[in-house]
Amino acid sequence: MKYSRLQQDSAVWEVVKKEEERQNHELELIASENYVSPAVLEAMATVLTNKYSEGYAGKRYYGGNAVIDEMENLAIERAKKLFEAEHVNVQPLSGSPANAAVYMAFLNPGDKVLGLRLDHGGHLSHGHKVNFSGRLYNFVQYGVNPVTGRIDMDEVRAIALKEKPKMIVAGFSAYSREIDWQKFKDIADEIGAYTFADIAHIAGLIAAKQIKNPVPIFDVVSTTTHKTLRGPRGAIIMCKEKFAKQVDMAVFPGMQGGPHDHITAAKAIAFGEALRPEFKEYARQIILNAQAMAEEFIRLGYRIVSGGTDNHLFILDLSDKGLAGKEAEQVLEKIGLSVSRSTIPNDPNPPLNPSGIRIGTPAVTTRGLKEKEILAVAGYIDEALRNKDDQETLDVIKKRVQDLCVKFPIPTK
Ligand code: DSN
Repeated sequence: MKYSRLQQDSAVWEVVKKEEERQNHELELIASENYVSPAVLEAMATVLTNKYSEGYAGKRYYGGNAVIDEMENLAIERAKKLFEAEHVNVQPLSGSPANAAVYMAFLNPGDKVLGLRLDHGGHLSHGHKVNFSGRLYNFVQYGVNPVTGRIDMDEVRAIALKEKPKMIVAGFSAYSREIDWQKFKDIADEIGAYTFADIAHIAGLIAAKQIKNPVPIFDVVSTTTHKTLRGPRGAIIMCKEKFAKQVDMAVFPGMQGGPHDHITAAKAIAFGEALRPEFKEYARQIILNAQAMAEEFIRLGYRIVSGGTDNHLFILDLSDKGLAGKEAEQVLEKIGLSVSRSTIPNDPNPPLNPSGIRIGTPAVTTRGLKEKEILAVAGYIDEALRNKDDQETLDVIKKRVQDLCVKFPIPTK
């Protein structure tokens, strides 16, 4: 009787069903997406959604919150354990609001901040001029080295010493290499700046101890919960105990009203899942899959920004392939593969049609694909891009993708 009540509203149900079928029969290669477990999905449909609970455990602005306090504390304790955090706020509604709360907790409007450029792999909320971050704060930006495609820590240090920002932001949405957290901290210490890591993309890999954890090193760390961490849409902020009060005040009453308590329950479930040994295996396989696919693309004659990957994603540079990112995204959609267009560093093309695509392996790894199938998928992508105007070939590849989806269904247990 799955969704039996929802099905009674046929207009809504038809659309939900279509999306469920799309997800079942297509492969998800968008680096920031994943398939949550049935337990996470069920938590989001609980009666906890009915409650208002502004404030924090023991200090709420509405009655009847003793049970919600228990749930929030459970989520906090699990997150603390997972990330070795001194203090965790589990209320942020999503990544950008979490980052807004971090800035509000540590900065005044107009303060100088140093962050990674969006077109070099950063995030809108790391100081882009069209975003609140770039409008409210005085961002200066670092980029990646044009030859290596990697963050150049000497350049970061030089800019930091010259500009003396109050905060340094490390983190990204399209960067495939490990970050030297300690080096960022050392540079920040030289100028007395706060350190802020946005680990939204790599939180699951960090939780599974597959890549280094900035939480014990940095002053404050934010992450969404729905990417490699495989939880519900939402975010958390972690910080040193000495910043706990200002971070909590910035989330509520600074940024938000009532937390979404059903989502807090789903976060607790996801943290519990990530604490299990099998999550380590999952995260390890995400990286193995991404590395295998990147190597295969190099073998097939493609350029990967920075030449490979240490995490769950990589950027495929299409500038010499006769099509740009938007068209590539559309061609791949025709064969049942979702990817996202992406800028390459110093992209000559505009953000709506940049020169690359970003490919990530968290979702396909949840389906159980390993290196063998991943290499086949890389082949499908290459074949589709080379035959972008040949509908017959695209149809043949689409059938192969669908067969793979049948063989590797989205887990329902
Ligand atoms: N939209 C997310 C991503 O795709 O990376 C970041 O917010």
